[in-house]
Amino acid sequence: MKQVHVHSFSNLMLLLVLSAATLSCAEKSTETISEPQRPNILFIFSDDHAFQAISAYEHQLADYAPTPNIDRIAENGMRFDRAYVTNSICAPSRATVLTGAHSHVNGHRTNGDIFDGEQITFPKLLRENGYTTALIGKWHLRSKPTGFDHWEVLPGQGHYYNPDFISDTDTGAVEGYVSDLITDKSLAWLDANKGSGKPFMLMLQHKAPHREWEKGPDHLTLYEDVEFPEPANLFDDYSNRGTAAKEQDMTIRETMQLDSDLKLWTEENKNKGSYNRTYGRMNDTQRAAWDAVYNPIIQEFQEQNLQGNDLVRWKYQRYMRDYLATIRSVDDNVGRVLDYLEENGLDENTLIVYTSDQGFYLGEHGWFDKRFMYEESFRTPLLMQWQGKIPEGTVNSDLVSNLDFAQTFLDVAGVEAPDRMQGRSLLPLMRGETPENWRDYLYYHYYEFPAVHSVNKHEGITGERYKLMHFYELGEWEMYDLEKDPMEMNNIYNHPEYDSIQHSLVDRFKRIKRQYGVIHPRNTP
Ligand code: SGN
Ligand code: CA
Repeated sequence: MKQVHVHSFSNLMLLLVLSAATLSCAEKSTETISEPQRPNILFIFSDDHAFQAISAYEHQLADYAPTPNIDRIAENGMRFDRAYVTNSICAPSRATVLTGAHSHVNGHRTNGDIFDGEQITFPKLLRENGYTTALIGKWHLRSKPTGFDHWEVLPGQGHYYNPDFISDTDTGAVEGYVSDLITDKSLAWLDANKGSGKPFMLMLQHKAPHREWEKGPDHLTLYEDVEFPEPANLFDDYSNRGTAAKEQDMTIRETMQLDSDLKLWTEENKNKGSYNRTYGRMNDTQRAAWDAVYNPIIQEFQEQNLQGNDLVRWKYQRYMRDYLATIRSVDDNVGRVLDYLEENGLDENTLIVYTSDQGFYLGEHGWFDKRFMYEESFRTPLLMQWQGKIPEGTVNSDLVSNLDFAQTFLDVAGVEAPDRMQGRSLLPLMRGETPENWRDYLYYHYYEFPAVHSVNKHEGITGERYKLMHFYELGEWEMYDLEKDPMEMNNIYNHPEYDSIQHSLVDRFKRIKRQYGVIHPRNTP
């Protein structure tokens, strides 16, 4: 029998199989003892997908822009309402997923870092223990992927139309739309892997719906007639907040570009940003379909001469139409994958996870992008199904994060996690059995400053109700009461009525940093 490191849940499974095997051996001594059937793992990862844009989360956008296929995962399994990331930016989040370690441990603090592929990751451990592993889609870690039997990735951020793919053996552009192509390649790999006799672990990683939200040919007109509800704090003035919220560069009003972001390409502003990245790569048919939708929008915009808040409102509507239609293509493609698994009987023993590298602002605080430890970008969507193991249609509200995936996947595969990993297996939560000693705080640290969008470095902790943030280079603290102030509009740090809570949070913050081995940045406790 193949040697695997077995523990917890799988121990029990193994015992059952061993005793069944022992019984049948008594009758039929020539039969070999088989290992328990370990589950396949399908990790579907998107880029910048706000939980507010998944209808299973029942946000105010749900009725306007449903995601029926992603919702199937929640219906068949569990929706996590308090899933977060340790550092709300792309490459660092991916490094944390792979290593189960915070940025200061895996060395990947910003998008500018190069991932150390020598370090231990969960795909490597699964592969060493009998899994066949693949990664298809966005990678963004700059070094060559390690730990995969097969990989095909987009260079850097990748392109939406006719994107390039890089693999060990080949590189070049493929005609089509990126979300469809990543799915085609994933289904082809699953099909080719069918007879391998090994369980699979596939990381299917979408580029969409990353900026500049270029929707696919099937969804160009999808939301053109829809007027989306605005967030209540679209016109936030950042009073009662710190310097960082006031000085960021990620507002719909100032930062969002009419040409590059909203694709109002005219003769004068051609040849930059999305015009080159997207339109420049299209074939004639794709361009004709695109122009038929965008040319009238450009014309109408020019006639309107919008200013001030009216212009912000108009930009918000365009942003939502593009962003949500881009997501619809991810959703269709999730449907294709779920159908494939069902048609091939693979849904019975596959843990399916849908999540994103971080959340995103859909106009809350007047913003787009991420990076801040405020809820919209600190949180990430998380839905999981596993037939017979995760009860259907359930909701979990424990504090979980992208730090937990590595240990969760190792646990379901019966592989022991190395001590270096800093998360916890979600397996008990998936069964609906939260351990008594489940964590009551999460640690966060964002490092990418100075950089695009100008979000100051900060670290902090969040508990069930209170959040503490330290902008250590500014020497400023922020604290929020998420129960009374879920939109985080009122910094209560140093408010006398919260004195004792503040003391215990600061104390807790210091202890958590010691626990995770954070080397204290300057000016921090
Ligand atoms: C690009 C985007 C930014 C985005 C970063 C990081 N600008 O620079 O808006 O914050 O990527 O995104 S764009 O004009 O090129 O779209 S991340 O998801 O990869 O971290
Ligand atoms: Ca991202």
